[in-house]
Amino acid sequence: IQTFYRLFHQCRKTFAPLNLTDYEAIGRCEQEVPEYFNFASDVLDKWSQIEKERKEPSNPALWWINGKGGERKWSFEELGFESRKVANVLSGPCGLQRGDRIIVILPRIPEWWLLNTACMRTGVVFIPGTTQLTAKDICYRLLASKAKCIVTIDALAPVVDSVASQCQFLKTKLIVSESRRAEWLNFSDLLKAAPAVHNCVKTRSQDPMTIYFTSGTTGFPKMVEHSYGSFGLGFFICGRYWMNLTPSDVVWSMSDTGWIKAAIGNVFGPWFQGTCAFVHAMPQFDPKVILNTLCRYPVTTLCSAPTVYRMLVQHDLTRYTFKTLKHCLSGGEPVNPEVMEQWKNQTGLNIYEGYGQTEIGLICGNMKGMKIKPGSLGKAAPPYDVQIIDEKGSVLPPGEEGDIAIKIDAKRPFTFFTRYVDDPVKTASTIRGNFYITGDRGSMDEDGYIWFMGRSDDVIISSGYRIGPFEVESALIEHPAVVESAVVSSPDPIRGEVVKAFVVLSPSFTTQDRKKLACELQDHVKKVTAPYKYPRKIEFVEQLPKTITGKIRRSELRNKEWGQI
Ligand code: BCO
Repeated sequence: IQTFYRLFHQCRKTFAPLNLTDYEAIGRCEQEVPEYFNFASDVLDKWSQIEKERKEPSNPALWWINGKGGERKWSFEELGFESRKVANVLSGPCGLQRGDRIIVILPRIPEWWLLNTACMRTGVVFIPGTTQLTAKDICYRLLASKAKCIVTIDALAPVVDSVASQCQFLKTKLIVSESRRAEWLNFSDLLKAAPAVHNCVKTRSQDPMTIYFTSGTTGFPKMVEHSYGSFGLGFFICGRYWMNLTPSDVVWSMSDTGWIKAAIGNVFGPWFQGTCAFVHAMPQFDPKVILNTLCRYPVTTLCSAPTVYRMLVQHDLTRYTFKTLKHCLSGGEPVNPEVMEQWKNQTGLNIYEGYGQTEIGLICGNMKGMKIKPGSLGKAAPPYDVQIIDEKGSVLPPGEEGDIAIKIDAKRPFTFFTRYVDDPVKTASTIRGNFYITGDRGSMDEDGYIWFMGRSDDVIISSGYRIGPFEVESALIEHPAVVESAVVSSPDPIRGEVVKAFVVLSPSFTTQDRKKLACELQDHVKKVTAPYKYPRKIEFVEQLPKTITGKIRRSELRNKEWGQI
């Protein structure tokens, strides 16, 4: 009898469309993480099944527009069909096997969603990158990740070609383009010819699924590795409680495809809940386009960086009638209470802030229905126990400033990143006693709300971007005018903070026009590294403050910028 029931429950689980209650319990760490999990077969294919069994029409899984009349809508079934073909492209002509790595640098085009899903189906490790990456950035990423394949568009193909000969691991280049390019496979040609049948690989929850490059204080960006469990399963709570999504919602998350926020807001958050992910290609950021889109399309949920809200409230929002917008989310940087108030006054809607990291996902949030305390990050998001601790790892009482940390006890929560690839020292450095250290400073009030104070290191958070000062300084030093520089954050009313460079000039440049030289240095940085990192402020100085051992004291410059001297 016991065997019968065991088999019966196994069958029920295998064939039941989707057991969201189980996923919720797993997300809260109240139930064991399954040994095997694959978001494509366990979630997307189940939604496809539910869709078929439903009598009434469903929202599409992906609704893409380009603002110029181009539109694509895919149901979960169509997404499954197309992504299986792409999976065959990856394992066939691209020659990729399970565990191989692929770098995907695409703007917001439907192919990005297909490749993302196809990687899950094949077990190929997906490494997204922003289209702002330069030749140097791409070369660094190809070498560090040992990626065997790169996918990009016409604009970036020559950039890849300029460094490809230095990247010995790169075997295949795949272009998403109307035209053919020598030495590149063409995505549409291969897709047309690819078979539609594909068996999704069976992946263990701990198997590597994706890698993100993130900036730190020192060195070039580190590789944050996530597994099928941490990435797929890990975003259930976020989609359900912070984003408050259901199958009848349409969520528009504006993040660039290169950031984890695109995965949270445009892939796992919505698709776990059977929600439509709405995408506007928007090659250039334009507040009016955003406002008009909200008036024309039935977007119920908007997820964006606070900088976007700051830019939107500069417009007279009362002139716009949003079609169905009911829930607004922000993340990536702190949102200021004034902007929340202006948004609320003009639209009648609150902004629900979420605080997270590429390594950990959502850490704190203002969940729907919770009292919002403007200026706070909200409360710890399940499954995390967030505390404020001192340098010895002791929990601080309410109101005291310290490091924002997550309790890990005996076992790391399954939602954590697996490691910084090839960097065990850096991975270990995130742990202090029984806590994971976020690198952010803050305090907790009596009600458990967390208040952000700033970074504990030199990382700059500008317009939602995480920018490492070392990367900007390295770009500046390549210019003949620069002897040395120090890069710190500086306050900015729209972008929260911006990159500011203090530059010591070479004697042969000291007589040059400073304004022109500043522009030249800005353009130079935009060419060497992704332009979003360029120093929006530059100050020329005679010398930089240093310690007795000659280390630049960025903190002194930063404090001066923020008026703490
Ligand atoms: O502002 P400028 O015009 O002076 O400079 C801009 C661009 O014009 C320029 N640029 C871009 N491509 C270029 C170029 N210059 C030369 N050559 C090129 N090829 O570079 C600057 C880029 O700055 P931007 O990206 O901030 O541009 P923009 O248009 O002002 O966009 C505003 C935002 C708000 C849309 C943008 O900053 C943004 O998307 N921010 C959000 C970032 C984000 O999603 N962060 C989340 C990360 S994930 C996370 O935090 C974990 C949470 C769990």
